[in-house]
Amino acid sequence: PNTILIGAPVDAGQRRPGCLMGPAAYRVAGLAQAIGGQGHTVDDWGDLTCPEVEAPPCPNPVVHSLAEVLGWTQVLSDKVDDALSEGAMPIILGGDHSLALGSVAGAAAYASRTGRPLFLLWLDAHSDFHTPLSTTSGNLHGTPVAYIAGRTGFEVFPPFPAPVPADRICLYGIRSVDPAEHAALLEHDIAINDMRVLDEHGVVAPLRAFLDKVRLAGGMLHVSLDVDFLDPAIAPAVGTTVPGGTTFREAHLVMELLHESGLVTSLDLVELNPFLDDRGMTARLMVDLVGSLMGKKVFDRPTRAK
Ligand code: DIR
Ligand code: MN
Ligand code: MN
Ligand code: MN
Repeated sequence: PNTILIGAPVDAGQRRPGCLMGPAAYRVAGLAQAIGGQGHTVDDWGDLTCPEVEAPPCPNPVVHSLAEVLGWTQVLSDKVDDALSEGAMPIILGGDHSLALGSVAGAAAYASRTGRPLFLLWLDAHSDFHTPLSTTSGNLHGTPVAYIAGRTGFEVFPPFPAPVPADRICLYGIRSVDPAEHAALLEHDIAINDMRVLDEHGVVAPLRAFLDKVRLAGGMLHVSLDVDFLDPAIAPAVGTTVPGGTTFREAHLVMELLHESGLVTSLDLVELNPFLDDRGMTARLMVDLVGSLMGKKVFDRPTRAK
């Protein structure tokens, strides 16, 4: 597909500075070349800036940077919708994961106008299922899945356009879930592919099961890739490393399966903190993974019957 790169130097969704250098690091690591090398066109819209918005008072005093997160949510929702409306695949270069409050809102607005169901694949160590009321860290990067699923507690945000039903959401790779998130997840029919599931069944079967659902429904698929989905040994450049992440080979396999599915319509690359990187290894790995997602493989094989 035609791809559009959207830089989102967001770091208001957590407390460790550095994520705002993410878009620059992806460009230096050759993201456009990796995508172009697979025969896709690449249009780089540059970095967005955060509009000044007024934030209502938040009932949970621990929440910080609400106005900034609201500003990013607004502009990202608008730009992702615009990119999809041009028939392109938007790739959002983060920036912390709070940017998904906006990117997925834009995808959902577009999907609901066109009448196609939107599905969400969340590749992350974390479930990001807090609300602004339940978060104990106050970091809004821990809330997008709950917003997208239409949970209550987001009264300080604009209403999510066309919430994604729980059975169209797949959490994949998770291994760090806070108690309030855990309790809420039990109340929702979200596919929870935590590390126990991936260890027992491998990475392929659970992903194929979800992709089959998307295909059968004729759906759009937004993929949100958090750097901490990967094992810290291969991806150190993230503020919230969690041991036991996906390996190099598992991650590339996931990306190749996503490519073969032909279903991915938008993509977030989030939580890269280049200040924490080791000679660019994490930025380069993320770029290589996008290469696989866009079609790079060592040998072309006949694709498995769909
Ligand atoms: C944690 C961290 N659950 C929080 N979330 C992260 O602050 O609410 N998500 N790091 O990717
Ligand atoms: Mn617009
Ligand atoms: Mn996350
Ligand atoms: Mn995470």
